[in-house]
Amino acid sequence: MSEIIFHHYAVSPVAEKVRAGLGVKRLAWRSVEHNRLPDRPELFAMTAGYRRIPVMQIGADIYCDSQCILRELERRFPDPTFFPNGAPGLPWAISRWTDREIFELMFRIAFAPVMDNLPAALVNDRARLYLGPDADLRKELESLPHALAQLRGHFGWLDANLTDGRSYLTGSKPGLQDVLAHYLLWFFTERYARQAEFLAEFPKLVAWYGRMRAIGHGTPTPMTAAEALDVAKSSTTIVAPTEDPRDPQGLKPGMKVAIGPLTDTGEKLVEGSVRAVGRETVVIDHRHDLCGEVAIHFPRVGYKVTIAG
Ligand SMILES: N[C@@H](CCC(=O)N[C@@H](CS)C(=O)NCC(=O)O)C(=O)O
Repeated sequence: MSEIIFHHYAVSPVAEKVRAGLGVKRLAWRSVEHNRLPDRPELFAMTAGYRRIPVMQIGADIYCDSQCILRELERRFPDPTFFPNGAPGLPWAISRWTDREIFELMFRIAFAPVMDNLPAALVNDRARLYLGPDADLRKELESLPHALAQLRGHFGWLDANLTDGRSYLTGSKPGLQDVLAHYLLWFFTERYARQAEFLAEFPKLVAWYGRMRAIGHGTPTPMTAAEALDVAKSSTTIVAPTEDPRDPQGLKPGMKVAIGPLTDTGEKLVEGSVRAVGRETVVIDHRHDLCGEVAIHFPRVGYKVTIAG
């Protein structure tokens, strides 16, 4: 099987979620580091312009969004599983809480206090992306105590899940829930100056976070973006054209579509023709001189697929 190629940058919290997932599965992977601002021509060639980080590439298959990436990791590398207690549905539902409600709070808490120390281009870009066109980080700064009060409640729920002495949120082994909570603790402890004081009332959560950090990231070795393009060029997708007669939108292989986040974030839509349709993913065909033919995978939940024309 081709290697796992992970496109990311070090300070990306969502990339940290996947790095922790690679650690739980003890995987070897190739690490391609990109810019923090969206100046990533090699990656955009492969993703048809999908602007977010992280992206996973295996051969000519390109997986956009951490949801899609973690699902594919579980499919290809089921042992050790992300679902040590079975029941592989609820953790995905939990991701809608962690990735939306808590992540949005975290963004405010991480960015508002330091906005004057960061490049204006970065602050404006991210504020538009996460808080919409009317974003005002000065107002967010005034509301910081409110955001912290919210976060305290959410962290309290995570902490409460550990009160029976279990090592991980899932039980004795780490699972998807742990990975989903880990990156938020990582974001918070890396970025919020008074994090230790805030977390002092959650000793179990702090100890759990120590165990998650000790798991590490698996075994990364660096790769250049040019090498990653060559891998795509010399590979073929593993996905056969697939229909889904139950698809509510009637998507079919060959249809031209545009894909973007469910809520308008100002991001460019990704265009391509459908290759495979399913309840959890949609795969589109894309071609670019730099990478040849690739198949780009998107989650269905959280994304809007619009039939072009
Ligand atoms: N739903 C996406 C969210 C990814 C996301 O927002 N990533 C951030 C970095 S942590 C990003 O791409 N920010 C804009 C950028 O880096 O250009 C996922 O789960 O992968």
